[in-house]
Amino acid sequence: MYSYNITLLQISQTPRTVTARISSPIPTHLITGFLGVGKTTLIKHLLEHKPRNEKWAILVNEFGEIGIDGQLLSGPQDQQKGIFIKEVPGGCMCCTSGLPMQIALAMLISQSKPDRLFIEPTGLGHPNEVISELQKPHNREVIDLKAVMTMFDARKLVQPRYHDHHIFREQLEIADILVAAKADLYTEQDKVDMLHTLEKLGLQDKPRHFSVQGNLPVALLETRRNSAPANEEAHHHHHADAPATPAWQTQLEQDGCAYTQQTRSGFITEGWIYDKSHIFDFTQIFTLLNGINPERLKGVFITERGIFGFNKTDGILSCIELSESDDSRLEIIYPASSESGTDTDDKASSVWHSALDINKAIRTRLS
Ligand SMILES: Nc1nc2c(ncn2[C@@H]2O[C@H](COP(=O)(O)OP(=O)(O)O)[C@@H](O)[C@H]2O)c(=O)[nH]1
Ligand SMILES: [Mg+2]
Repeated sequence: MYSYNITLLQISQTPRTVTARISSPIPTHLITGFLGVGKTTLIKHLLEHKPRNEKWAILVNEFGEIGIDGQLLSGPQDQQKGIFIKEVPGGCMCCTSGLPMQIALAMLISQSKPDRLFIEPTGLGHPNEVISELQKPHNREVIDLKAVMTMFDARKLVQPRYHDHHIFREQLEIADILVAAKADLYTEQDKVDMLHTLEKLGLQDKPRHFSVQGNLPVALLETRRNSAPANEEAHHHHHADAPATPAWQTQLEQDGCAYTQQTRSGFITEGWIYDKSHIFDFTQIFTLLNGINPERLKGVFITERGIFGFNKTDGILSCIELSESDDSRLEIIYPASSESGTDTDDKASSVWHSALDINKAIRTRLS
């Protein structure tokens, strides 16, 4: 784990107030699952059921350097409505992030003093480490970790490329509740195949739900965590010390636009960010994003028709109108190379080529 030896309350600016206000640990929900499975959509759905007098906080950890989920999640006047969102971009928050999970959590909790807390780790993160961090003695006084929900797409679960991937497996194994997401897209055969795969993986006895657009019963939030505490020695990895100000931010301030690329855990992430003086052509952006298929794509664009959030996974592009954004940003994630781990099939290689195409297309059309 990272080497910050501080507790949640010690780094808060007003520790006494926080201690006084947090009389009982905050019900906390960890929502894991692979890239693009529907975690943010589930949190959005749950937010619609927030009692008006409660404050709910969300910590979103993104694989890429530039956060996008915060913008896709947030709505107008969130804070007045009791919704507090904090992003931790730049890799798995328990390890490589420049703003470690502990600090982000402490800031979010001291600023919002939430009645409920949601944590969405990146789909390429290490949930076991996040759990062991949350269960450390100093966090236990503040955080009451409820049932861990792992979302998966039944159509992918059956593919060895996914169920043999160590991160995907870890996510399934730490689940208290399994959520078969995007059930609107399953055939009856997908459901039968899903059951067989769950049996093969020894996961058939875990409680299981289907979800469509994250429509799970809100009462599930009261489910307690059953699984054994995470193994603290789970696995330790190198913790890069990221600079306090990411290079892209400096570049953005200087040039009005910036580009960033990172390779981690066998995946490449590329991000583009433009300040709000750039007004994009909606049709051009839509055509561009429609034409390429990386493993995952997220974007927010200020266009002549308004501000739009784009989301693409499994070749399906969705677009929603947003009320506000300080800038335009795009992020794509794709397998680092056809030699990397299990990504040796044709699909991975076509994803790779299309990612190279998008890179060229974006460079020529956006810059
Ligand atoms: N058809 C379908 N699409 C979904 C469902 N849930 C999420 N999506 C779409 O899948 C994409 C990724 O969802 P998101 O919640 O951002 O995934 P995350 O990366 O796991 O947070 C978005 O375009 C969503 O609109 C669902 O139940 N059915
Ligand atoms: Mg998300």
